[in-house]
Amino acid sequence: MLADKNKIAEFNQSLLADHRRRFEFAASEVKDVEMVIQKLVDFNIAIPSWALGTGGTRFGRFSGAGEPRSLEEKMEDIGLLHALNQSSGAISLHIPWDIPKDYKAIKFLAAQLGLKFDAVNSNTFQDQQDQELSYKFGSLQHVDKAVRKQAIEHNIEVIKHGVELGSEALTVWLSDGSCFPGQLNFRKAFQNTLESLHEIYAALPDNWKVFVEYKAFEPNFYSMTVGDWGQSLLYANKLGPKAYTLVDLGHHLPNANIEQIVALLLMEGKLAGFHFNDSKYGDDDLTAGSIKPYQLFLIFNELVEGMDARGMNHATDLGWMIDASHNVKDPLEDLLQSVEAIMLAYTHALIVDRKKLNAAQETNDVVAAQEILQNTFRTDVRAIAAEARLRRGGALNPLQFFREQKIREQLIKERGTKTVATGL
Ligand SMILES: [Mn+2]
Repeated sequence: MLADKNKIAEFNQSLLADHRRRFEFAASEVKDVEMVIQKLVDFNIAIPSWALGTGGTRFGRFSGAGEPRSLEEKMEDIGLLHALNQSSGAISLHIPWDIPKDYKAIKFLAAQLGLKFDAVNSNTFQDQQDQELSYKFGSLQHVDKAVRKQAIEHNIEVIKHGVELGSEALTVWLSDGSCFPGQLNFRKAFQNTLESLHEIYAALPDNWKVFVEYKAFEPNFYSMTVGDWGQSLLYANKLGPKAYTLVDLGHHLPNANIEQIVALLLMEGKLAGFHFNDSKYGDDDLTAGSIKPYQLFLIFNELVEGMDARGMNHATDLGWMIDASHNVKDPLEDLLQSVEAIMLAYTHALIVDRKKLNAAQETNDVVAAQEILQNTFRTDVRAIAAEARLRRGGALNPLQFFREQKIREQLIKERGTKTVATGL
């Protein structure tokens, strides 16, 4: 189904007077509100094709009704999100869960919905039905060259799909590692992985990047062959200028200082971008900003500072994507919440008084530095984000619109109650 623009306009009209009052107050608190709004208007967060269905855990999956049954329906769902929040104008495909069959038709549908194709994702962490060799003991790290070759060829295949659709990046996340001491020769595993990545790198078109995503643990619990940002950066540096380190917020050991990691990767020009989610314990895949919104703000604070220091374009120079999946919410409502949390963290980062913060840092005024950051974080910027949405033709309150218009109910009518989206 497509969002009805007239209904969005009607809905906005009913909230407009209240919005104007709140926006005027919020704008009066901010130095250059037009600059902030323009940056928000330009900003987009990609939605992965696996986030439209109810996520699974290793224990069970409770599928919601009206889930998308095909790639086309997943794209329609993202089109809906984008129509409502005007900040979700890109899709990230996972191969082989979502293999495009007719490139022309898929590209036509994307253009209709206003969607671009973000990074494509390969999968060598599962065995597929018709697969010859198993990834049980790893893929790019495997002791058997034939398994490595199969995994390399899969990645090259994924690049080919991406080229057809206009993607410009490949994300490689490996579950490679070991579960028990002695299982793996760390050095050989690293060297095999590097050699495999070199072959994948060689297949990248000129304008492409490869994102090397790390994860501290799971599914392997003793060692991961790309386990942290140091290892990822080692690979990226050895591979060359098209290789970058991808930060997934849930892929760290507890209490890791992610904002510092981001600052240093940006400094080195090696930050690929982000997979947003939130967590309490590990890779919990919860809604962005639902557990640690202050951390999300601190990360964005480093991002804005670091991108500005390098003269980067906030909207286009890094990859921004949500990577979350869980059991209890409507996936579309969840994604609306995630995108909103990210936009608010970005807005907060944009309004930090950098001159004052710099001065506080240079004079070791620790108290002032904390005050500057916390005053910013406690400023209500929701009306500013809503104003940016309004100017782009989105809904002033996407979640309220989604519920009032009974969009899920309409999707259930269209698709039925027993639908299961492909993916996790
Ligand atoms: Mn991820």
